[in-house]
Amino acid sequence: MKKQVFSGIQPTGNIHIGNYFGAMKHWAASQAEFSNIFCIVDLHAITVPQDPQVLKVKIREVAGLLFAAGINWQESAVFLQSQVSAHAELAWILNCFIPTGWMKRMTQFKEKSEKMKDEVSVGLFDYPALMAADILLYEADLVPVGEDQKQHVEFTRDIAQRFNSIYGKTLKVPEPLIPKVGARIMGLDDPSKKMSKSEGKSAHAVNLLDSPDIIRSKIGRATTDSLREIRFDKNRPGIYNLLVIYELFTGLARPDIERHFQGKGYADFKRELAEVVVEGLRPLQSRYHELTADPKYIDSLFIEGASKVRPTAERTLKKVKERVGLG
Ligand code: ATP
Ligand code: LTN
Repeated sequence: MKKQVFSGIQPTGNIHIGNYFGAMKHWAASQAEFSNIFCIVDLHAITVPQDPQVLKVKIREVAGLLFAAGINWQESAVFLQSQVSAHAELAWILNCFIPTGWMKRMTQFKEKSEKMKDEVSVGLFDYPALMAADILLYEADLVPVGEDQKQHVEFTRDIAQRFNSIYGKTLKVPEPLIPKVGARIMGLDDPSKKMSKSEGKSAHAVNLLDSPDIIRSKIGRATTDSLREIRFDKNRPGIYNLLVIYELFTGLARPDIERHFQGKGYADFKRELAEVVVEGLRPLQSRYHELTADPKYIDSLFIEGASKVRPTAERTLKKVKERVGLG
């Protein structure tokens, strides 16, 4: 029996190389080993304001990028969260078992809500409950995520254990699966912050669909420091981050990379890095354009994906409802 893997991605902003190396690449690579379910979490997306037209476009764009990144829709299930109603239903039931103190400790909420002050929605506060429902519905063994999402997976484990301790073994307790290299790519403009889809600044992230010229310009403007040496030194976050990106795209070992750039300046390094990224993204971009030429095609894959996963989700929901005494 293959282990069950579940992960989710928000259909917001522009998908960037951090998402690719922190998530999508691992999802695609693990398809032979695991039974995979990937969810485009549109219900999570609306926890912050969204333009409906843009959201619709982004949902299809993310799906196209997942498929272009090598996720095979026959081997894996890819579906849209809002098309399987069990997610919202289980989230509500879990809400009734989550102490508010647990929610108040969630760092992603604290970070996001600081920026938005009183405009913060209840949905954003409740984000972890919906994420727990996503994972628990499919009895996932493993949840591949970047480091930033580890706290949410731990929260999921806690609520599953709490539910099980009240009602007897019902929910499978999942484990996070965090990649070692590239778990966290930082912003090009500010290497103290993680590269993020929701950061609006133009030179912050290399997006998967950026044109070669845009990529060159963003990397050319990336923050470095006033030193000269090109070395993997965590105390110099700008150059370290660029070297990690080079490492991820080339697959070369760190000592070889340092040797290669010995005696060279930052400008040369950035030029070479930009070409490595442009060439690295080229095949993915052309697959993406082929796949999305007919938008109805992606919609038909969503319908297929939801019908594949719905029976499992409904089975878990039914079990939970019975335990709680509902219906
Ligand atoms: P947002 O800005 O909306 O929080 P995001 O860029 O963090 O967006 P998500 O949709 O939250 O993207 O994440 C999708 C996947 O990509 C998750 O598994 C997440 O951990 C991973 N991920 C996101 N940003 C990075 C990053 N900078 N480095 C590595 N992995 C990342
Ligand atoms: N919160 C996650 C997206 C997400 C997810 C999930 C990831 C929603 N539901 C279930 C793993 C499993 C994020 O922002 N990356």
